[in-house]
Amino acid sequence: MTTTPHNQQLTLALSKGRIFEETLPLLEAAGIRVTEDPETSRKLILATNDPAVRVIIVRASDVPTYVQYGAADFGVAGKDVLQEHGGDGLYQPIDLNIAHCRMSVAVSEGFDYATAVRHGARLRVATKYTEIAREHFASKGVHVDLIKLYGSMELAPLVGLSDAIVDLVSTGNTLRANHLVEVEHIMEISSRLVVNQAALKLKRERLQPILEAFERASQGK
Ligand code: PRT
Ligand code: MG
Repeated sequence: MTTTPHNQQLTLALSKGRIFEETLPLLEAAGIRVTEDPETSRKLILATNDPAVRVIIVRASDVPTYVQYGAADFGVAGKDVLQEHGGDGLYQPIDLNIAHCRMSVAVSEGFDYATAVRHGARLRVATKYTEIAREHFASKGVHVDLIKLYGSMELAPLVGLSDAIVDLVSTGNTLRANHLVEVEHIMEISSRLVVNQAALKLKRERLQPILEAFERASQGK
């Protein structure tokens, strides 16, 4: 009987939803099929057709933490999440070219953002992305009070919590539905592969072919 030595077992951290869905074809390109569906199973550890590879399901913003501490050898996370988390202990070899969106500043339709900025007004900005927002407004010399939220940022300007929000925009439908408009584009976002630095050295033999397959599959997109 052949068994995989524990030190060559690979754990991949993914979040449910768009990242899971869009990573499946990349895994497929590496010959890996996840044999359980996280949307219907309540399991947090999912098996694959390869006994040496398992997938763990974590919150999107927790992916870098699992990988940094080596609880996962590698993972997939948005650039938004990685910028907020910082890169400690993480190697980011590949832009997977999936889960595209943009980070933007948005305000209520009636709010004259350009004039407020020109007059040096102090703006209240609600966001989940306080690091990205802090850096963006500092680089423009705009004074802001940041209000940390964990979701539904689009609500904040509608009920007077803030003048502006910093949030992800994909189709723009959520902004339109809430009578908000984009006034600044901060950065383009896609998801990256992140690898634990120790795993990259100790498990290179197992990881390398998967990284190469991911790279080829994501370039073809
Ligand atoms: O949902 P949860 O709080 O657990 O975490 P999360 O929202 O961070 O996770 P998830 O799975 O929703 O998103 C994972 C990653 O997908 C993010 O980190 C981004 O890198 C990427 N991504 C791509 C997006 C979007 N597109 C996106 N449109 N993440 C979120 N959105 C949200 C956005 O915040 C806004 O509320 O969708 C809404 C806008 O969409 P449109 O199409 O109406 O413009
Ligand atoms: Mg979400």
